[in-house]
Amino acid sequence: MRTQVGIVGAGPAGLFLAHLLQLRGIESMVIETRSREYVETRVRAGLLEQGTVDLMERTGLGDRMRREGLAHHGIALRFGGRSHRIDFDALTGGKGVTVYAQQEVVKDLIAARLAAGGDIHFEVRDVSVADLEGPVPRIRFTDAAGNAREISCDFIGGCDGFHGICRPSVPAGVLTEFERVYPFAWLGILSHSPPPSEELIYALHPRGFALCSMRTPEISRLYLQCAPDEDIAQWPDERIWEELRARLAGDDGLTVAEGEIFQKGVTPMRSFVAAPMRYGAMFLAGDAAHIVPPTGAKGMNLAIADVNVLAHALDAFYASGSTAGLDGYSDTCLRRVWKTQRFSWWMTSMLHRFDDRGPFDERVQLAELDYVTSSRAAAQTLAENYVGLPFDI
Ligand code: RFL
Ligand code: PHB
Repeated sequence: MRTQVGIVGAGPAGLFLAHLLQLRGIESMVIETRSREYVETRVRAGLLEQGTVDLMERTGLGDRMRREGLAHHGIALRFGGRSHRIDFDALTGGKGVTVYAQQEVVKDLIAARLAAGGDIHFEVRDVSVADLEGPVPRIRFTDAAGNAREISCDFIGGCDGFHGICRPSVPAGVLTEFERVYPFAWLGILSHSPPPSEELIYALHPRGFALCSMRTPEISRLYLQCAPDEDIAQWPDERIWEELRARLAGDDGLTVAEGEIFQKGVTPMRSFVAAPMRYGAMFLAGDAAHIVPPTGAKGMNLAIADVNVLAHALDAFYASGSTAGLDGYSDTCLRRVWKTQRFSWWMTSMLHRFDDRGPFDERVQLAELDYVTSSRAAAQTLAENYVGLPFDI
């Protein structure tokens, strides 16, 4: 098989790349180890930055998001038993975020791709990439029917996530990896219950962090800071509700409505960057190149920002032969990646309980929350980053 751009991974990065290329008349093929059903139901991110929303609108993916997504104009930071609102409208000149689950973005992208006659091979195995420096790089795999297949292409999009094969296929010594692993994880649930508030609440309590998000006005997405190796079996529903009530307690009457919990999972927290995001004809994008802790709600947005840069660079190459965009891809992406790493690390540090912090550090942490919620300049810094820095292109 032959195509212009071979794409490994049908997550937000790979599917969005295929979509953006198709709009520019560039052919691609996507391969994915999981089934279509699996990727369309995988519970992950929930929040779209303004730039992601605008890109979805501009590229014909806005219909369902406009109908079903929830536009948010602020968040609350909660500490000392009180919520403090960060007003995005006032602080960013009318920008905001949209609650629209990652698997819905993935469904919309797959539907758009198939409607345009695009190729996605699900349930493949034995994936490898070869000849990354040669003129014709290749992707080899076994397809769902058990046949050995090979895609020859001009470029490869390495969009196969943190545990994929693309990054490890780069020869040793080429990439520099930067990593921070946090001494905690998030226990996340979905429940049939209205969220405690119409907007997200990020709460710091002496018992640890809690986050109240949602999927719809009737479905809550709730998270609790827990141990990195937490055993989910130790968290029967009643313990989860008790802990949420304790961490969200206050004197302002905030209540946590209980409901049937229909999904539970533990997410480890890490910050990770591999640089450069290119080796020969292979371009790494999204979680394949970097991971942020979820406190800033940035992972999916960053993946989409990467492939937006890559699609422009490939477009310029096929239109005029210019390699300037491709040569600048890694540097352009990494500027945004590092600023987003900084923000995600900062939100994580400000909002979690660190067992090795003493009373001095705890007071400084509370002073930071007090400052961010009482100084317009500080609140504006949070708001500007949370709604998302402008897309570079
Ligand atoms: P993905 O989504 O992991 O997709 C990679 C795809 O590649 C497939 N794959 C392979 N395919 C072919 N061959 C191979 N050898 C392959 N190996 C793997 C995988 O099956 C998969 O389908 O990476 P991508 O596209 O870069 O997208 C990144 C996002 O998924 C991720 O950053 C976000 O989910 C992170 N994240 C959040 N991001 C946000 O923007 N906003 C949020 O609110 C937010 N909340 C979250 C999150 C992630 C979470 N978890 C579970 C990690 C909340 C949580 C709890
Ligand atoms: C989510 O709704 O899943 C979500 C929201 C905000 C975050 C992380 C996850 O910071």
